[in-house]
Amino acid sequence: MAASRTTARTAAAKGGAKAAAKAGKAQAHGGANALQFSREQELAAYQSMLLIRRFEEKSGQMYGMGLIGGFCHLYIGQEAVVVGVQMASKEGDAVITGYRDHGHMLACGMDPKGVMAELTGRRGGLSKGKGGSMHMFSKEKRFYGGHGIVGAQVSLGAGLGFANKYRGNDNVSLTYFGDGAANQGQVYESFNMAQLWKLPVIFIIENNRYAMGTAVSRASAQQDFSKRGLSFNIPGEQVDGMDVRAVKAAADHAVKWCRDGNGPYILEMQTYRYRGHSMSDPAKYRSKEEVQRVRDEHDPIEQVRTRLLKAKFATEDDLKKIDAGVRAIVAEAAEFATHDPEPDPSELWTDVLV
Ligand SMILES: Cc1ncc(C[n+]2csc(CCOP(=O)(O)OP(=O)(O)O)c2C)c(N)n1
Ligand SMILES: [Mg+2]
Repeated sequence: MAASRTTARTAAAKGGAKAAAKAGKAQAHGGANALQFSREQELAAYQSMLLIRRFEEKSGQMYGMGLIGGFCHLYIGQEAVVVGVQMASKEGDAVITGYRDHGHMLACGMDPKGVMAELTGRRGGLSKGKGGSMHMFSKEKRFYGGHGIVGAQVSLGAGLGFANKYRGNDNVSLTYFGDGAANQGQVYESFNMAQLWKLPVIFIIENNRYAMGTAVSRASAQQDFSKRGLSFNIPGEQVDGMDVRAVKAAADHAVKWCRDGNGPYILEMQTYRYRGHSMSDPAKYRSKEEVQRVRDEHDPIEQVRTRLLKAKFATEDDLKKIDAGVRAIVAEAAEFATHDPEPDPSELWTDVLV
């Protein structure tokens, strides 16, 4: 896997440069220096990714205990993507994604208690306990969901880019979707309009190699997703989505491209989900060894942990303290989500479009 990722990245660098040349302006970027993180950045990335990991593990347990109903799609394995992109974003940037959304909400700074209480359908949940896992929003953090219809968020994300442009600010729209969603027709209508109107949208394709039980190789004629915008002259690049530093460096470049008024940009994040598609997926379509190999060799959190220790940016004890702090936040969220009351029946018809 390491070899294939390296090859893919090299090929992508060439493909990306070609796309950029076609687009006229994009510059090659990166290099070893772009990958260096300061001690503060490594620690911040570690803490944020760990919060998502522990939160998702707890959600999985609570689902198993029957405390969470309906669908629940975990983000475990993909943490470096949203954390790296958030590190490159600024206040006011809009975020929108699909149903695998808890990590995005946490990375946007939404309250873990509110997210967890929404999962359990309690009144203190971010959608008052009436939306559940796939339907949470925050005006304050400019997080626009949480969408269960595959690909629907892509055209909405283009709309968020339009809103920023119309208002004359330099905020960008961070629009996330999966490798499966990338085959939806509305994605290409959105690409076309975004480029035509030079909308500040970063289309972030989280290629976790599966769409439900279907491997990318079985579903996609063009598996280099960074090239999906070529016929619209949208530049793109493939990124090692398991390395938070690579994600941040690529996102820095894409964000600048958009803020400078050059229009949209595509980032294909090469990542992997460790759990099944949703909690009800026994994941028979791949081997346990495949999952274990990625965990052992590419885990995004372990990579940072190893670097922190090696550079002596932190001791084992420091990391244990961070872990304990994260566990306490998650335990508090779970406690709240277990004991907060359900919404009052009188709320049944409020905030609902009928
Ligand atoms: C329009 C539509 N078609 C099909 C589905 C069923 N469905 C839900 S998730 C999914 C797979 C999407 O995979 P991908 O975009 O790769 O995202 P991932 O789950 O891997 O994060 C499908 C087909 C749906 N929700 N909406
Ligand atoms: Mg996928």
